[in-house]
Amino acid sequence: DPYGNEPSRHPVFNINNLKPFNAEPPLNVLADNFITPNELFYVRNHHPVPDIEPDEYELQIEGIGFEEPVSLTLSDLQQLEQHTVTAAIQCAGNRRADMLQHKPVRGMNWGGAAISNATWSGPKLCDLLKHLGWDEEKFPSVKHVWADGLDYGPDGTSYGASILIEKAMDPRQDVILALKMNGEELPRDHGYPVRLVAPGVVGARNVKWVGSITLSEEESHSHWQRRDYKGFNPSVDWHNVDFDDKYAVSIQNQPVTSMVCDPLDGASVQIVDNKIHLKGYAFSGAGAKIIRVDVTLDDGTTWHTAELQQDDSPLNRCWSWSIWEGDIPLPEGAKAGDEVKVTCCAIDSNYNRQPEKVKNIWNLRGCLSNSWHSISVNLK
Ligand code: MTE
Ligand code: MO
Repeated sequence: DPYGNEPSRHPVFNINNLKPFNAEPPLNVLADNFITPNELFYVRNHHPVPDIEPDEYELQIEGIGFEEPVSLTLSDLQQLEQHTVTAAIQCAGNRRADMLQHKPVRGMNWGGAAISNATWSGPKLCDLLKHLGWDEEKFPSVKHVWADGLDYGPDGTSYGASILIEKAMDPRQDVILALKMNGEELPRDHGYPVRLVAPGVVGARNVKWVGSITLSEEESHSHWQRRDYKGFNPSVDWHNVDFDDKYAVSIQNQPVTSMVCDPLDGASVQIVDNKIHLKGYAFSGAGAKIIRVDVTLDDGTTWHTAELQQDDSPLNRCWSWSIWEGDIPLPEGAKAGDEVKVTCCAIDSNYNRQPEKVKNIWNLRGCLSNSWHSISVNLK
């Protein structure tokens, strides 16, 4: 069994798939922590988890500008200057379950917890390349940086993806080769011993168990770069989809999103002073910070602004999620025994806001599901 040597996992996880392992914590557990504890961080694996001996680990750097691959050990990476970034990682398929309610999609049936927030530490990718004498001015043909994992599928192919050179080489974009997660060694499920963290970029490009980095004129040739994780017009379906279409761009940065996490959908909620207490997360890609989360209990007639828990990053270099929370006033006349619909909508520092309806953003793979989030609660 290729899955005979998997790490142990937290019993609280809702498991979407066992082999490969895909699981998310319950939403109300997720929202309990601004920094997600390692054992509660959602897991999205495509293959069995590799078991890598730290002494045998090698990272190959290759491609344009390298006559032959350069090989680095773990201690080479540890000796470079270490940076710490707080960054959420979110799967492109997070909230796919909401999209599914409109029309069937293909993919892992994620609720809203295929996102988590951690502090990651390791050398910056741009520092490493400079340290090796690689000069971007000399190689303007390089447009993409590939990362390939050391996890393999039954056909022998490993997981791989690429990010844009502009993201990789700008020191303020904070792309690191993470050696630590929340101050500890990376857990096996999250990429031990080395993971690419490209903050603000979709989970799929944050390659775990990185074995090689390649500088290239082209995007990664991996299935997950070219045949998956793309957005499409809502009227494109499996009979007419063309993953090579020039408008089928691989997802990199993610759009603004938010969820109500606590209470859970259908729960009973105590009225206190004509208000109910609500909590959730909000996140946007590309370093955009959340500037507001608006909440309505009467289908948009009245909007209230929640309080935000955030890190102190600047408005355009924020990789962390925000936790929002508030005692939100009930609509007039609402009383114990009533059902109330709760809806949240986040706005980011580009003044982009979530789309209202899922209908107009539906796509066949169920990616980028970021419409307003609604639940129903029973007042008590
Ligand atoms: N990297 C490797 N090597 N193999 C994988 O299966 N899954 C990707 C990405 N990196 C994956 C990977 C996807 S689709 C996501 S959403 C994130 O890892 C999930 O990261 P996590 O399991 O640490 O939450
Ligand atoms: Mo993902």
